[in-house]
Amino acid sequence: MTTLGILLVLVLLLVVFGLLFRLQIMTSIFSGSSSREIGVSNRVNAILFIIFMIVGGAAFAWSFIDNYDKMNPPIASVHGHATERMFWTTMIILGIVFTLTQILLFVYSYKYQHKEGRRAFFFPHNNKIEVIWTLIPAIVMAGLVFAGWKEWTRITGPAPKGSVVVEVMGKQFNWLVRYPGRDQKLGVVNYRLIDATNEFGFDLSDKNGIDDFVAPEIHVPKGHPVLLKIRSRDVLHAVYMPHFRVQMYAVPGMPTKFWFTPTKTTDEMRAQTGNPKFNYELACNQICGRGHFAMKLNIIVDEPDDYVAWYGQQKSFSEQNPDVLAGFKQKSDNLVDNETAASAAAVVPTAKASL
Ligand SMILES: [Cu+2]
Repeated sequence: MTTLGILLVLVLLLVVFGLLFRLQIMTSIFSGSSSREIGVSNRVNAILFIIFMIVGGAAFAWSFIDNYDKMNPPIASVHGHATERMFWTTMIILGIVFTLTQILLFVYSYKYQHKEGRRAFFFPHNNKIEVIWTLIPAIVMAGLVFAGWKEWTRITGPAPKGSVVVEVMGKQFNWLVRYPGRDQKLGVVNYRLIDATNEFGFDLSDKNGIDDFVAPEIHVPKGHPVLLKIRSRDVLHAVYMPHFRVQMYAVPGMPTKFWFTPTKTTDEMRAQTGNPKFNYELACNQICGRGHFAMKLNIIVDEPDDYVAWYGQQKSFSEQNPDVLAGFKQKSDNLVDNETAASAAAVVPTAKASL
């Protein structure tokens, strides 16, 4: 207890001394007798500003050039060219302004470092300058936003009629792919039906789902619009297809979509990149959990004929999993039996709720 008391007294004494010291400085400043020793550190800091600008700028340029190819894989979709143009227009405009302001910031810090006898110029306000630096950025930004909004509306607008429909569902930690089968209609799914076999939660009492099939990778035809229907089973994932310039969140409980038209087949891209192992990929770019790195899926862009051939070879989920289908048959048979006791309209909702 006494030690604590002594400590407290010491701290209070230090504070009092500190305040007295400050008071002394303030009095000397106001009485005009203050002469502060700036020393060499001011000059060192001023030079460091310039060194930081040069070294930092060079490192930035080097990292940008070195990673350029990784950041900008070759484009393989129709809208990809438009987004690329938009991106680089914005980048160039911002880049010029960024470079100029950074240079001014660092050079001025050096140039106007403290010098004995130099006084700052009192410059409180200038309407002309205010108008210039408010109006010019506002006009440029408005132009960029308007052009972007026009393009974005077009890209995210409704998919053309007759688009190839593919559903992707993100889950921890992989992607599931579903195609609508011959009827071109995706069947109803229900998350309560999900188990180790029925990963999608197919509700096979819906006849649209009978011919739906799942695939280990995405196949799409070249030159044909593709509508991606996107869902998530657990957490937030993102459908990122860098070559097609496609990026859309997979949100649990809220289906999203994105449509695009691939312009180069996988084989064509292999020839163009000179890499015989090249594959388009769908990667999750949200850090969605421990196994996030596993969320990569190959996308094969086929010539339309090859795509049709591949499509024709696929077996529906119900055909491959007769047990699951039989389970649904049984349930609907039960329903028919019960019809004598209650009307079908009353039974169906209860039966579904108990699944
Ligand atoms: Cu993910």
